[in-house]
Amino acid sequence: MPAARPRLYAHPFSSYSQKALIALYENQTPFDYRNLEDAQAGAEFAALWPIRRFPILVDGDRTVIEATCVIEYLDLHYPGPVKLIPEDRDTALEVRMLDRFFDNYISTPQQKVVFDHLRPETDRDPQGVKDACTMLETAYAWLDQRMATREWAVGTAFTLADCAAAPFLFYADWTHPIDAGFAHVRAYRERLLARPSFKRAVDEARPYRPYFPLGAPDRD
Ligand SMILES: N[C@@H](CCC(=O)N[C@@H](CS)C(=O)NCC(=O)O)C(=O)O
Repeated sequence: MPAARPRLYAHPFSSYSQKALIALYENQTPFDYRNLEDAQAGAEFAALWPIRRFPILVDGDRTVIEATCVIEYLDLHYPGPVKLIPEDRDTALEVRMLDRFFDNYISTPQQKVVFDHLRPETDRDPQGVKDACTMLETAYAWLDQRMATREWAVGTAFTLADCAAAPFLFYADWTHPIDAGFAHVRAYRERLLARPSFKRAVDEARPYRPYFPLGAPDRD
């Protein structure tokens, strides 16, 4: 009997799904891709997780929610050559801190702008969108200073924090463009796009670009 493999319920165009996929691709971890484009996978997913935010990972009788926790789980149970959570606890703390930064201050405001656009015009929240764009500008400025002297988000190696940064900066730039003045953030985004694990995720998502509610730009 073949060894059981973890199952990832995810969609190729989803930023949080890409975050988990990068981790799987970095270490070439075998897994079953339950693509939520498929109705059967969607039904399984709905039965597993009523909150219905993806990705989730199912491994035996364990269901892991939240992209960050999926990556932590893979690091613990399916370790590979690329250590996405550093052994050193203090460095690991910084990695988790930057993961929170990308999630809370890049992805959350980016999603706010996109979700607002999906609402009927009468239900839109212009002040909320303005605040989200201000948050993105502030986050870009902070990150630009940080990335002036770095290749990756923390230390010298590619980590969980970069798994988060890659899709979140990708879509943030589509949503609220990163100004040319933030040259270090733009260069970091390009480095992430050249990373084979993320490049693969971006390529797999190409057919779904028409799904982007604001209209996908003709680049990347
Ligand atoms: N906190 C979750 C967020 C996941 C999330 O927002 N996923 C989006 C796709 S990128 C989603 O499930 N969207 C479906 C919806 O909002 O109903 C995580 O870190 O995994």
